[in-house]
Amino acid sequence: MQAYQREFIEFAIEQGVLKFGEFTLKSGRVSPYFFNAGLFRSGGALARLGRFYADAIEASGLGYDVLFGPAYKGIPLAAATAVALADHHDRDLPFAFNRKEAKDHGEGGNIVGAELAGRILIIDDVITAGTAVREVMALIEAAGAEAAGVVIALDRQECGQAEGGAERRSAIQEVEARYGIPVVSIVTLDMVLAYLERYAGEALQRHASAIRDYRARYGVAG
Ligand code: OMP
Repeated sequence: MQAYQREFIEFAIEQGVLKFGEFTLKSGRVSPYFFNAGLFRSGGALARLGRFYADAIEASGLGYDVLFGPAYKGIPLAAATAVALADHHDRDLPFAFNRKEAKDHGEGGNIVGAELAGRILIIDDVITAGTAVREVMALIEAAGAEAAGVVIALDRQECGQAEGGAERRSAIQEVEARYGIPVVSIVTLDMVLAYLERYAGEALQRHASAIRDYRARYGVAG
């Protein structure tokens, strides 16, 4: 785990974005932790968040031409990332997002901002089932562009619908295999677990065993 990844986990906990307890997911699974990116909700928090995404992108060495934020949650994430790349990495890149509702007047279309051309880097929060990514891939294909990869904040490292079995794959691994693109995350669940075990205070450390159990039941290899 690199320094920026440890700092990101601390930042997410401090902002109330990464929480421990009992949470029912979209899938119906009861998870001992939850990551709610909607709680990065001040100018300062978004600015810092954008720097973490930019750091992860730089560390990945990915090549891309346009940053894309899928509606709704990806929009501020991609915007903050675009600002951080310009301000801190001297990379002023085109930025676009989609609207969910088709527009029948004005400029028309459902893409706002830069034209989708070349290699598109998708910025999102968490991939669980991969539904949001499938929708974005259709938009990119329709525009005649190609996807360069997906960047997310947290890789939950858990398998799709079918539980158990030696061949279980995560939704992220499915996205990588199906579209032939990498999915880069700022941090993984393994890093969160390592953080709890090595660096967190006692109050947080006690959540580690529930996470290990959850990982054993639903997890995939890192
Ligand atoms: P997919 O679009 O199906 O991949 O699911 C991603 C969604 O899962 C997110 O946009 C959230 O609504 C939700 N989610 C989180 O945001 N954080 C989590 O830790 C877990 C989930 C989830 O419900 O699985």
